[in-house]
Amino acid sequence: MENEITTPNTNTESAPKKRMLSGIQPSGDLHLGNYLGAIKNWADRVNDYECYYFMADLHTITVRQDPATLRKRSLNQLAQYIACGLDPEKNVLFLQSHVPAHAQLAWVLNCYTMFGELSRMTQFKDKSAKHKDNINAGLFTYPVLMAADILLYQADYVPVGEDQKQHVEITRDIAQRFNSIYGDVFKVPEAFIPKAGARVYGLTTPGDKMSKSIPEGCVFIMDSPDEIARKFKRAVTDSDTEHCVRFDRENKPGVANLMNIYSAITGESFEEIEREFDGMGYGAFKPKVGEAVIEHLRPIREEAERLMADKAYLNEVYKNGAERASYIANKTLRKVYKKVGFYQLP
Ligand code: ATP
Ligand code: LTN
Repeated sequence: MENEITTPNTNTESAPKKRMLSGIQPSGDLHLGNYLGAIKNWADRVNDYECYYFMADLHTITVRQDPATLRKRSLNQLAQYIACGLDPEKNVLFLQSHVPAHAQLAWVLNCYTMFGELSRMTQFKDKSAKHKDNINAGLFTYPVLMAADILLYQADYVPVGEDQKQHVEITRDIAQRFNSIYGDVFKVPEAFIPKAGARVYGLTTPGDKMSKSIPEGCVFIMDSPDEIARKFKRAVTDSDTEHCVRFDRENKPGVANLMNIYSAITGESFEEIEREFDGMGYGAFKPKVGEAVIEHLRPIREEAERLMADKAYLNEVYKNGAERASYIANKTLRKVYKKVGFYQLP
């Protein structure tokens, strides 16, 4: 499929840089799935792209949030983004609610999105099953706001984990529909899914993606080394008799998940990992993966802690980010308003 790419074309020196954009909801602490599936992948590409990354706070209220916690997380997540390698000098980092154009464009796009296509979104089906007492309209139109996030910036690539691919596809459909009526208003974006780390599974539930809703099997970026070691020690491995470290997603999902994590962290291929751990059982492999994760996350956690204490700096980053993001976003919004026929003052 056209948008199912793993390696976007790198820019030639003379061509203008292509644009990348992505966001994560500040609805929980960042975990290894967020990091390997999304953020690490963003930080690795900063020199080749013009990058926009934001905290999707508007999206979080589709599920009830405690206001004080949301406020705190919105700031802490920025500190964690930076600590994970997103340099605010090289990336535009901002909070979604600081750029009103997101909500403004979302309304317009709501009128170009069909009820039927929103009904097919798996995230809506999952989340409405989980929050039966609060199946609000925002949860249903969530993908439209996400389309607005992306299309406002004329993004070429949207680096996300595999679970978000369907949302990027609907964004393409909305953009193409709008463009077919009004001409080339929006760039049609492509999802950019990493090869390793695209789907990190829970350590205790290797059949389900790692998620903050199952904290025992979820390694948080801010977890202490002891906690991480404990979680890896308790990782579920497989009940096969072979007991050797071999990549077999179907029959050995627990080991495959650990290998995937190890590969994403060390850059080693599955064959190299198999060779490295040849003759070792699961018992020896689990703590090794844990150690690699601990050492990789240690400087990130320490830097995040330092930044979280520097509120003035974080505020400044947010202020600057909102200004730079608004400049691009408002340009697109003005064009859309004009195209659909909203009267503009001279
Ligand atoms: P939840 O716990 O509610 O399912 P989440 O922790 O998955 O949420 P999101 O805000 O949905 O967090 O995801 C943020 C980004 O991280 C997205 O790009 C998503 O694809 C990626 N991501 C999240 N979990 C994983 C995972 N287990 N493996 C790979 N990527 C992931
Ligand atoms: N839906 C995404 C978060 C998100 C996003 C975006 C990602 C909101 N807007 C725009 C990429 C581009 C999620 O839940 N992970």
